[in-house]
Amino acid sequence: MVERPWAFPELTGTGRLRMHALRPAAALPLDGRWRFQLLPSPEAAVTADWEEADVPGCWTMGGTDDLPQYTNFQMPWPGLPPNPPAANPTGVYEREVAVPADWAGRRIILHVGAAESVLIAQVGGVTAGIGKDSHLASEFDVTELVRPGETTTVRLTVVKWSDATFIEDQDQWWHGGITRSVLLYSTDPLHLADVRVRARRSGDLRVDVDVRSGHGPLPGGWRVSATLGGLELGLDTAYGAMLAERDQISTWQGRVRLRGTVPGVRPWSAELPTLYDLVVRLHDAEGTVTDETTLRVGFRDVEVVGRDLLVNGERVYIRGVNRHDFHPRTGRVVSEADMRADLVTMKRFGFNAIRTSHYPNDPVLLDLADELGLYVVDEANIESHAYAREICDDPAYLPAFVDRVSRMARRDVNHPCVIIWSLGNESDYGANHDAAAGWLRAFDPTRPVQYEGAIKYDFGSGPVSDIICPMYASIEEITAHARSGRQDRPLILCEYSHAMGNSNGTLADYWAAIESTPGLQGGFIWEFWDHGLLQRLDDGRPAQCQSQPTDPDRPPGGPYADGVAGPGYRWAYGGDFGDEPNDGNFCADGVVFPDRTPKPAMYEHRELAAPLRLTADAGVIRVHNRQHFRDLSWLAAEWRLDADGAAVRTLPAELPDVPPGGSALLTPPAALIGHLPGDGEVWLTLRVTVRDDQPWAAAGTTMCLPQVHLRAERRALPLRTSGTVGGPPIEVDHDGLLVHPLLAAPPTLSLWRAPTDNDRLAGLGARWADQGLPEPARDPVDVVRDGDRVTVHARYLGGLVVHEQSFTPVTDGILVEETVVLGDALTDVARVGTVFETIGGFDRVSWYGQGPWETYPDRCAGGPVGSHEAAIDELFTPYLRPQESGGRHGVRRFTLTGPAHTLRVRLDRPRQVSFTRYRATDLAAASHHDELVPRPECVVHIDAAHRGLGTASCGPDTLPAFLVGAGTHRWSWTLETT
Ligand code: IPT
Repeated sequence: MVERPWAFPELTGTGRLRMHALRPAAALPLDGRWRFQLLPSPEAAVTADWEEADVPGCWTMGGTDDLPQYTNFQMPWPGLPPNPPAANPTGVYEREVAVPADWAGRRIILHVGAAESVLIAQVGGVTAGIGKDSHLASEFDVTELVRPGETTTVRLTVVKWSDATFIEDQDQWWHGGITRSVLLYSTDPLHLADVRVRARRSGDLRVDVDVRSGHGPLPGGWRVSATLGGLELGLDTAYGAMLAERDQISTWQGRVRLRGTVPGVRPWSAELPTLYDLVVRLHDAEGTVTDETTLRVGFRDVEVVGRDLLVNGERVYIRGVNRHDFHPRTGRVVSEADMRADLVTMKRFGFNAIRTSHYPNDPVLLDLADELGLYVVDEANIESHAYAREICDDPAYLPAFVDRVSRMARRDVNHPCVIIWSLGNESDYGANHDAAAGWLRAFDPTRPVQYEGAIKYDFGSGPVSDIICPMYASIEEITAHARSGRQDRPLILCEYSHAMGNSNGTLADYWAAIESTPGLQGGFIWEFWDHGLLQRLDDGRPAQCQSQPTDPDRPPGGPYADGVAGPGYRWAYGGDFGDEPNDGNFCADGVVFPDRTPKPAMYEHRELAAPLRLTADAGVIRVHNRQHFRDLSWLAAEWRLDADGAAVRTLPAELPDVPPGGSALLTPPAALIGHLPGDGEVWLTLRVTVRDDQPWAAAGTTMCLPQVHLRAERRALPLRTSGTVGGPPIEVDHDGLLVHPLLAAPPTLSLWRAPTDNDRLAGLGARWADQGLPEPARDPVDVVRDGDRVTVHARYLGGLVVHEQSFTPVTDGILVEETVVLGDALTDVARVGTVFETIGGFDRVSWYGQGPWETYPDRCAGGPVGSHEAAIDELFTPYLRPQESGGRHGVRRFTLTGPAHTLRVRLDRPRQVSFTRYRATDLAAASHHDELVPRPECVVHIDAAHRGLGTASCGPDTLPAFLVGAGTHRWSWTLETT
């Protein structure tokens, strides 16, 4: 007996059943309220002081003083592997279980879905076994420990920190608890123990069945059968000589292999996830069925051929996202409804793949991915980040590596959604990986294996990873490798486009490169969730864990909320629970808010991943089917015409029959484009929706909004005129600032934005502050009058910046013309533009430009140009740590309105603008959204140039084309008040 199993890496578990793919039937659920106490260490004695806790539940999410802690890769406490700290919270869960009387004579199994990080199971006071791996189930045969018809006590002791913590060092919150369901189930002593299925797109089906007899040899004459639809599978006599011994079941292994070919099978893919029911039965010597199980089978092939990963022979693009198990109120406990909502959201926004970063998920997630259609990279629970070099070659951890990888594979092998196995994350690369990979390849030669740690130095070869799966490589790096002549396998980024805060700049550039470069096949955005935990503001504690974490009536994918935690609460990140050490808001880096509201970047992705695209060549419009397996018949469409100056018009569109990968002409109806205004630009948008209900989207759900530019010319702004054209004379004060009745703050130069997380972590925020850009010091100005025209010459930062701003009265308003010269020291600023503030009382804005959602220069592929309208308060995106937010790209004109006033602005060219209730300095001063106090004024930015967002919080910055630097910038606009 190992004295301290939590400090003994060689021990991965005791008394556990071998992992299997079959799900328990005839179960007695044990979820609910359990007696609970939290001990200071696993060595402390259990007391008589019981409280209660939810199972599943994280004790860190309420009810105890052991609160969540967030660290990226630093360990949460000092000390070397494999030793956990002496202060080691240990939860003891206990309850009575009435074992059904009719289980007499049956085999009885205790199943614990997941517990972190060491589970010690006791039944009736006797230890049933120990389990490690916080993200896989442990099962114990407790037949000898219980009496059917009687009540027994089940005690589950969960030790938070252990040797295993050093290989569970993932970038996420640390929790303690039982995070998946607990149940008791029974089987006949002689039972179907496991079934392994191989189903190919040809219809070939191979089924390996394990039969176990409990104790002793199998009796003679028993038989296994398997049917799919009307097809009865036949015995594979070539499999194992010993099979002949007793009818078809090998006594020694209890194994039998059946085969068949399903005629006319419809293959499984993410686009068309067809599943078939396979029924496997165990028959006794008389032919009576004594055990039976049904599996959902998908027929599909995965193979790596040269530089291509093929699914059913097709080089599918991998439009993936990394997903953690996360819930803002329950920590790491996620219900089936939660998982379904996650996957539905992904499907609606064009994702077709998930990497289960960085551990196996609940098997239900894979059921859902099978059903809804998502490819999965199934990742083993190994991340030894802080001590990666030491652990990857340490024989003491060798059993754990093989155990974790093999148990994942044994559990998930039947899922068609799983197309790639992953050995884990960020654990360097060593002998332990080779051992795990060796086991995996022997067990399942049908799937490629990937591991980022094994390829990272030169993207080059090496036997372990079948995929070149770098993280955060730049566009230049991946395309250079693809063109180098050295690439010998598919390149699919395991992480890219870090979604922290206002981010995902250059996503469209990534996809342009991927789609035009042989060898590049996609990637997985980092990541799905912003891990903000719901925290009460009054006492700073997590909002209480509730037994039912999800309101099942909530429409999946939102917007049931707006990304904000709600009054009295905030989204907490590292440090907010007093957790030390911590890594701040680095956990808030997802494409959805903690309430699953999609961030604007999701609309960018949706458009890039659209099932169809439009192109226009000399007025001829073609529709391209971008899918690999599906035609367009599941989609409906509607034309929308936005002509500058004319009312928006819509008409139904008829999508032609286009095979996957094909294209066809799509002519807009004459009724739509027959009567265009004489001049001004014209845009045609195709609103593509779901025609018939899909399992993941109701009919009418928008899938994409592709656009074509029918006519590009624009109306010019009124030219500068000499003499009065209209409007009252210009009034400026002694500082050269415009005096205007509707402006609370006059138009001034703006060179700064509230640093985004990318800006901050790339060091730009600090550099801009050093350069004095947030509120640049202005020298006394020169005001020059020339007729009605007033020109203000200003110098900032001792002449580093020169700004000339002239005001000319024009019909109904003022023409503002601006020129800025940035000195050579200013190579990389956030923006060059104008900022002003209205008086209070404006509440809505309409604009002609990109929208309706937030767009930036390097993230604007998903915002169609057109007429948009919104409440000013809705335009702001509540990123967890306040930062530059709410921008709209390519805006030509806008109108701010309130009950009493109207303010119209026309811009010389499509510009980046924003309308918010916050100054950039307000945003930069706040650490959480709830600290912001909206101003009654509207803060308006008009930018001649605005820096791209990039992804530099973890990964490449924006591309040079999206930088704003030294030199001359010119822009003009009119301010009108009718
Ligand atoms: C990479 C990790 O795999 C992931 O878990 C997350 O931490 C991400 O970065 C950043 O959010 S590892 C990093 C060292 C590139």
